[in-house]
Amino acid sequence: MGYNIAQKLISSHLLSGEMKVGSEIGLRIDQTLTQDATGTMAYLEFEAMGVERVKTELSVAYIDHNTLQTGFENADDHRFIQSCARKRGVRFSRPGNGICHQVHLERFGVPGKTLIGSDSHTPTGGGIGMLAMGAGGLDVAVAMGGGAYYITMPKVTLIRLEGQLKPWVAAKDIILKVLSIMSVKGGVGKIIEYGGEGVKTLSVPERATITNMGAELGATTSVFPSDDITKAFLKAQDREKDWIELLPDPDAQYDEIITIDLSELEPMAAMPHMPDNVKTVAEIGPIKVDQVCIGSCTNSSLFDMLKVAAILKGKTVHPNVSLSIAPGSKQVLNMLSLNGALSEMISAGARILESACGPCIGMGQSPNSMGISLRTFNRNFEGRSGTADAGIFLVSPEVAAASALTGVLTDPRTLGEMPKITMPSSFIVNDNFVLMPATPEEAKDVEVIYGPNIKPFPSSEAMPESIIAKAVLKVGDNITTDHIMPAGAKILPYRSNIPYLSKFCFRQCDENFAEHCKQAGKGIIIGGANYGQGSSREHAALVPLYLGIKAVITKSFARIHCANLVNSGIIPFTFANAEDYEKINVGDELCLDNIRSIIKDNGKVILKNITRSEEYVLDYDLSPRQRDILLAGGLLDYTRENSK
Ligand code: MIC
Ligand code: SF4
Repeated sequence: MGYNIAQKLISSHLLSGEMKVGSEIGLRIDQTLTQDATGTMAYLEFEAMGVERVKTELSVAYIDHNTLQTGFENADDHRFIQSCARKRGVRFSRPGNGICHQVHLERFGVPGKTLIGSDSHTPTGGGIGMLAMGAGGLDVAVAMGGGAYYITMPKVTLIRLEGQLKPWVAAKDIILKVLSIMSVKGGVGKIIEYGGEGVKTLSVPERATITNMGAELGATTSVFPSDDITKAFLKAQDREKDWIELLPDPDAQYDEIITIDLSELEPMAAMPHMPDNVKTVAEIGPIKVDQVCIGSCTNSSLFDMLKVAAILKGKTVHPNVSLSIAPGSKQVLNMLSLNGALSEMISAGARILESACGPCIGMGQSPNSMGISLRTFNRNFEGRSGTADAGIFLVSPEVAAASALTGVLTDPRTLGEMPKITMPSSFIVNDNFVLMPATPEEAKDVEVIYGPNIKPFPSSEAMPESIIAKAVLKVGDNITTDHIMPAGAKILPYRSNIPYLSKFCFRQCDENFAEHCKQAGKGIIIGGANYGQGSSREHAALVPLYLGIKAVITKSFARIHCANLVNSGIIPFTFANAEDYEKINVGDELCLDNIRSIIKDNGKVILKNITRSEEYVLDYDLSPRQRDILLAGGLLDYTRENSK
């Protein structure tokens, strides 16, 4: 039987395990990326591992998230990452060089290679045929040190694209359609592979929009073939030598097939507050818009920006709308400025932002109270924009630009003929904002600089024989890591200061969560389905660890967060009977008797509810390696124990 693309990528990197759906596999990792919001912690962890130099083919540290420097904190963290990168053999992409995923796609991604990144949108690299996955910072640190990256062998879903997009319909509408079909938990445990004739009609930036936002499906990753279109893109980046062809075997099998006829798609929007809450723009109607933000790792390519400039050309942004535009990389910005498109945006009244994540992670541009903001981004979780009662709609650049002009949500097809965009046959290549690491010889004299913002990360302890703790919080389905550990301009500067961050943990669900945890000393969290979806931030596990959380019991987990809990020594359980979720209340005293011996022997776990004199059966889907990590008290302790 032939292989599909996902299986080809996995089999060529398989270090351990069997390619049997559901079993744990260890993969060799060729490339890693970090961004600053998760990177400070990842490099602190790398330093704690005591490895001299990274062992990957390529590792890049990007600074793109915390570029609002409202105090010394971010600048200190950037300096720490820069010094650490120089010493340890990592390339350093300076602030201003662009958003990690956009730059990595342009300058470093290579078809056929594996990439893990401490950011959930790392699957963007799947747009050129990489096996690119988001991971917790500690997993990235381990991979930089030459260790394997472990995942559960996923199912492979083929999304067969047929036909061709109609004018004004964009790649964003394809992924919004997929989200409406599969939902934010529909991709869990799966790799989404794109195929069919329609693939040939999509350029690399369009493919990358789709793989990027596959993160919102909860998928392990998404991948496109590497074909002539990929080759042309790499050639335009002066990297033709990096190209290999990567196609599925003719007799490749899939676990599931979904067919989408591109010609039937219309402009769409994900409505507040979930990326799968999708309707067509026509169905939603002309609601009044206060703000439009164009950019983010989903839609900030040159192709997207040229479309926006063409729509804005010669017009003026509606008086009630604030339009901001953040081109995804220095390369994109540079090219826009040279060909005059930037000037068209400026003339129309756009507020040009630096090439960084910016409003996407709440770093500025929070909308007005009850404001409606249209964004070309990938996440519209409640509160993420920085304005608690704002309503965020996720749309294509076409819908965004059209609506910025009219002041209401606008189907761009009403604008008449779509402007024709010609893409240049080559991009401006200038990597002067990527600093090369020191040679091993020079590295001996490089000092890693720690600023006062950098506090030690919380230490975990080996799993105790039994756990008795209160249920300190109960939450519903689809809780995101933005609920657990919010980001935004006020908090993001403290990503290397867990004690400070802890004050904000779960604030949206329980304003006094941190206090309650402190009073209880230790605790257990009860959650619904798809707990921990969204970001890869390991802070969503490290902060609960700091607050004394010993276990999280849910109906189901999102992949990266579940791995982060294990890495932090917090046990992720699921209810064997989902109805038992209803029976536990906040404040109940819960007991996990002999849990250490049970986990060690892979036995049956019974949770006693002392307050209600009830018992519930719990499941845990953990490999022997993960059980050992938990027994040791987390991945760092496990790695230390195993390297003795
Ligand atoms: C996000 O989009 O939520 C982030 C910010 O890029 C995160 C990483 C983080 O929390 O730092 C992600 O997607 O992993
Ligand atoms: Fe940055 Fe937003 Fe992309 Fe996350 S989703 S990497 S915050 S642009």
